[in-house]
Parts: sequence; structure tokens; C-alpha cells
Amino acid sequence: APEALKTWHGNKYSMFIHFGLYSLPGGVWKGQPVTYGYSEQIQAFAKIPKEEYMQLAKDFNPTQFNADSIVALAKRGGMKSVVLTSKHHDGFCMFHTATTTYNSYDATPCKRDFVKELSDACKRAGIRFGLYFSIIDWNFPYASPMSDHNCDFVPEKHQEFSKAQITELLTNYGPISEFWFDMGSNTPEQSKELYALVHKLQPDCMVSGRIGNDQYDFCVMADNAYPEGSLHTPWQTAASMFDETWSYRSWQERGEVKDKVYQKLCQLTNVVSHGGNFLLNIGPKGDGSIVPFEKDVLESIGSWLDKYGYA
Ligand code: FUL
Repeated sequence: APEALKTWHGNKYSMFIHFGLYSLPGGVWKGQPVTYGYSEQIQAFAKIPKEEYMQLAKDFNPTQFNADSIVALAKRGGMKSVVLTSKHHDGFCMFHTATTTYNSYDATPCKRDFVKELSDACKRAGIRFGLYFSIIDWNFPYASPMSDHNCDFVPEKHQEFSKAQITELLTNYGPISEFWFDMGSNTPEQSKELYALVHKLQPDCMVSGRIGNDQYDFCVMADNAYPEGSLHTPWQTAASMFDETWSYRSWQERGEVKDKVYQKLCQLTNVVSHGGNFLLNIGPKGDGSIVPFEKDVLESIGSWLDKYGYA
């Protein structure tokens, strides 16, 4: 719907959050920094057996995760919506799902539904809420071995599983502004089916291009990629604070806040001036707290936007 597109364009600048089981090891496995690959994919890059990785759930108790303060930070930062990883490639669901017990409610001591907490906080604060959803699922019984690609031996079963989860996500949490499908090797029929399902459940929800096969409401550039000029289609750049990872990495060298603020402001203004939306990521720690460096960067950008009248 043209109105939905206009509303989505109005977001311009939003917060992306990579938070999940992988936030606990924070880029370190068995005492060793894992120096290659994104930290949210540590299961694949450190070749961690599934059973062993799954044990992380027993220690997942992010007492410092406070949805209201994250949303307040997004607002102070001048962001118009928040997009959370409901499920990353590891398959661990950050919501209470009936499709698998491998979720933040059933498999952890904390018994929390983070999609619910953040969607409620966004509603309270009057800002929009979207969901990242990985089609790749390394925990799905028929999808193994894990890899940084989709290894799916029984695609029909995987498709049914994804559809059940997507249905929950688009039924139980109120309006979802965008559904950020990521990475999969869908057939054209599968992409079409998922695209239609999202719109059947929420006609105004905007679907990302990574669903594949040209089924999209907006295109997503490659990670941290910036087109040369304007595009003739709605588009978005998703940016991480550091190109090497999206989720928390304890040994990340961060440099100075002011340099990061300058870099991200240049990217933001570049993207927005070419008609794109900018989705800037944070990676909270395993205890749910926000990395102070990232908080400082977002607040400084917010002050700049406010000072020059863009907020
Ligand atoms: C990529 C994923 O593989 C990364 O881990 C990250 O989530 C990024 C935003 O999208 O395709």
C-alpha cells in the first residue's frame, strides 16, 4: 500500500538490535577470541557442535535487558523505529513460540519473551517496531550440518516451520513495521509464499529483499554497503558499528566515540539524501546491558540531529 511505503520511508533512521545466545560468549570460545567471521555466527565459525552451543541457553539470563531504556535510547538518538533479531541463524527464538522449546522462554532460566517486551515498550513510547528473521536455521532438525549457508535437506518441512513462526510473530505482537527476512536459499515459490503470508497477516508490514527471488517491498544493500546514487526502488542500508560483527564482541577495538559519530553521521546523511533508510545496529552484552560506547555514539548523533533541526 502506498501509505505503508510512505510511513516506512518516514522512518529514515532506525535501530537494529542483534541480541541472542551468541551475545553471551561475545566473540570468545573456550577462552580464545574467535577472530574470523561475525560473532553472531560463532557457532559456525568456531565449529561448535549443536548440543554444546545449545547449553548456552541454560546461562541466558539477561537481567540488564530493559526494553524501555533501549527504546528511550533509540528516541534520544533520533531513531524512528527498532528492529530486533527474533531469530538468527543459530535458530534460537527470542520469543515464546509453540514451534520449538529452543526459545528464550522455555529453554532459559529467565523465561522471557524479548519480542513481547520490546514491542510493548515501542508501543508505550509511540515508535514503530520491526523484526529480523533468519530463514537459515541451524537448529532445525532437518537443517544440518550448520554452515554459513542454508543446509536444508527437507525444504518443505523447513518452509512449514518458518511459516508457523512467522504467523506467531505477525499475530501475537501488534503491528510490525517491517519484516526483515535474512539469508536463505528459497525457491521462487517459497519466497512468494512467505511474502504473501506476511501481507495476509499484516498488509502494511514492509518485507525486506533478502527473502529472495525479487519478492520485496524494499531492497536491502549488502551488509554495510552504500549505493553510488539514488535507486528507483525503496531501499535500506543496514550498518553495524564495526564492520567485523553485528552482535557483541568483548575484544572489539572501538576507538574514539567522536570518530565513530562522524563516520555514522556521514553514512546516515549519505543514505538518507539518496532516498534510502538507514538501520544502525547495536549489540547488547550477554547480560542485556548496552555497550557504553554504542550508547554514547547514538546519543551524540541524536544531539546533532536535534541541534540542526532534523530530529
Ligand atoms: C547477514 C547475516 O548473516 C549477519 O549475521 C547479520 O545478521 C547481517 C545483518 O545480515 O546477512
